[in-house]
Amino acid sequence: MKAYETKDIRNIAIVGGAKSGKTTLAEDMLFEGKVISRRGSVDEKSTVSDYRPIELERQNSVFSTVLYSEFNGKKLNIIDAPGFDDFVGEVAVSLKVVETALMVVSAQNKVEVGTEIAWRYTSRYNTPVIFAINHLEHENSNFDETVRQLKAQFKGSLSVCQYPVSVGAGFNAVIDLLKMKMYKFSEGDGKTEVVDIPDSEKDKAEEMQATMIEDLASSDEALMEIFFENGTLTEDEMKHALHDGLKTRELFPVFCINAKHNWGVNRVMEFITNNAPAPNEMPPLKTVEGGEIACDPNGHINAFVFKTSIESHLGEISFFKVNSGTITEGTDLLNTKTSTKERLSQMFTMAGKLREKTSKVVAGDIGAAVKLKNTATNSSLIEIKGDLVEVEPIEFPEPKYRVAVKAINQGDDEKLNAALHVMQKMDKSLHVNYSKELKQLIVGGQGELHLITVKWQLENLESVEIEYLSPKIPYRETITRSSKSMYRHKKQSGGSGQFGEVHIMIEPFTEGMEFSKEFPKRGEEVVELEWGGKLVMINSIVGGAIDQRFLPAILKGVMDKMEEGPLTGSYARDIVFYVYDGKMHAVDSNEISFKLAGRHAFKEAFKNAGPQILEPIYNVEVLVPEDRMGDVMTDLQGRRAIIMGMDREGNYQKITARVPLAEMNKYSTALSSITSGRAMYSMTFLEYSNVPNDVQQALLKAYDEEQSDED
Ligand SMILES: Nc1nc2c(ncn2[C@@H]2O[C@H](COP(=O)(O)OP(=O)(O)OP(=O)(O)O)[C@@H](O)[C@H]2O)c(=O)[nH]1
Ligand SMILES: [Mg+2]
Repeated sequence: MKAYETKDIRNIAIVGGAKSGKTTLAEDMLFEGKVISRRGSVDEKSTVSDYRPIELERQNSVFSTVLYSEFNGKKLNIIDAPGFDDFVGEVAVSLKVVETALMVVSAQNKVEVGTEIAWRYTSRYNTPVIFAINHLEHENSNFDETVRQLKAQFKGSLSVCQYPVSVGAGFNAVIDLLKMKMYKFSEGDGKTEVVDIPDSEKDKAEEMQATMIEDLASSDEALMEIFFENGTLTEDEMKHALHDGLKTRELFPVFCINAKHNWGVNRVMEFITNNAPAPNEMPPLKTVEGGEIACDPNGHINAFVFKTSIESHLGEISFFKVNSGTITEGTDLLNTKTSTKERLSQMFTMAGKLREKTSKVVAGDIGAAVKLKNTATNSSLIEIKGDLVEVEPIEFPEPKYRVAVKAINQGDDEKLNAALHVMQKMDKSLHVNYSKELKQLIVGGQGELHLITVKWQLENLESVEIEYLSPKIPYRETITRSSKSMYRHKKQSGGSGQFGEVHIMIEPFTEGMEFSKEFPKRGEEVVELEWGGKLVMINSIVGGAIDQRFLPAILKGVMDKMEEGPLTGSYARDIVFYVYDGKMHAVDSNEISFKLAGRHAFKEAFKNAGPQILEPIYNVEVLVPEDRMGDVMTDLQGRRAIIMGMDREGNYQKITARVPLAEMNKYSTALSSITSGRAMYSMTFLEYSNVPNDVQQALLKAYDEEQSDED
């Protein structure tokens, strides 16, 4: 491929609602750039972008795909992102490394969950956005309503640069308000005629153009003044407004396409290559250290690995964006995270499964390297002796859908672990960990669909049959009042015996509490518990009733019960215990005796101290269209939710609530069915709080039954 300079590169991500036509549009762009000579289609399973087995099976995108095209003397790197919200991690990946987002909106579905999610990421990354309105030939499509919803939702200055002459079955032409021409389309591979605007459309076109010019002017104060003075803008001023307004997110241009017929795509590519910012026109990138990286092909090398993929013939592929410097084939670089030296011996420009070798990747461009030894997604690669500069990592969404996974054939356990490990490399929004506490292999993702695709891949590509089970809840145990107990451990068996007696008092621990005055305080040991909360041991032994040296053993015994709480075997937390008396034997006392005495004394005291089970509470935020608000609230209330607030957010209502994790099982599926997939939510851990009495009784009973089953 021809070598492109930084100024001639445009990086765009195609994002937007599910099935809005992104992959089809990407295919058009590759065709327009002559990267492919025939346009494939999603329905025929023949696109360059949706090529993975799971994508062919489902006929929707699951992973982001890096593609390229050439147009107008420029190289366009295109990342086609999936639209279903279960794959939101891929939207985060895609938008991290591009300068411009091309947001596809279906004129039939208008603003939908995928549009909103992608918009939020563009706001976070400050990414310029161009809207492409698709599906204009559908019966229920409505261009004006789509634009109205976009304006209401995104509050930005939308600038309609094109409008369709008619919407619905007769859609075959758009008026371009920048060129003041009509683009007339006919079936075939994007056949287009550019003609004068017919008389019947002239008035409307002029009116719409005047509105567009005013929108363009409003993006810049100086231009606004010129506009007030002259009542219009010159072509140059319009160009300036578009370029700068797009870059600074003051302006969001709107275009019309039909991806299926490749209508209007050439014009969008022309607009992008002329107006979208080149990588070196955007503000410098922020580093973890608080510094900045300017996009300079002659600067020090800094490449950021944003995506890892595993392909059957190539092995592991690392996709990287060069933020600064120029990488030539064979260069040795340093991974700042692992301090590993990596040789980029073979580099490619990729388009889905197609690839072209490249010997040089300049600042601003995207490339792919194979067989790096130890470089995962989110790594920075720099010159061997360069300053350790690390790019801020991609922030992946927290998992909000958990299941426990089990191989149906026990012999497959190892294979399952290995396969999940590889899948996690490719998809950082997939969380897999074996919970020692729950004794389950827990998989967390973004929703049921996310985990269904994982299961399909395990079964069909790795030949591991699995089943998903309900995940257990990581409960905690604590106490609500003080209680005393003593335990004497005594054993006589042949030679030397075992003897240890411990008297303790336990009480609830709170930060900054005053310790009991009942006993003197001779020492204190605070254990920060791995699972949250604290355990404090107070040494209150008087008159040398037991030796100091036995205290660590007593603490160990207590810790045994903290790790496997007396109520349900869950972790215990936030307890103080005072060791205030005991007895020892000159010969028979040893560590094991005091450990056992401590453990039993603690268990007894715990049971009489108003024991309480705690459950994890999550902060849940639901965005729901107004008309489904009532149903969503009713459902939440059935989940023991405490509603904390309701706010309007564009076309949505935002509900904030605190909900126990135990009640959030399969919430994504329930919410989707209540709202026909028109709502979205996120959840973050908030705190542990007491379970209600009836729930506690049920948990105790279930644990008892489980224990007796095991006996
Ligand atoms: N009628 C019509 N169909 C379209 C148009 N654009 C795309 N399609 C069809 O819509 C379906 C979805 O298209 P895709 O390109 O897979 O959509 P996508 O946005 O990539 O989907 P996800 O990646 O799964 O979110 C396919 O059947 C396309 O052929 C259009 O403008 N008109
Ligand atoms: Mg797609």
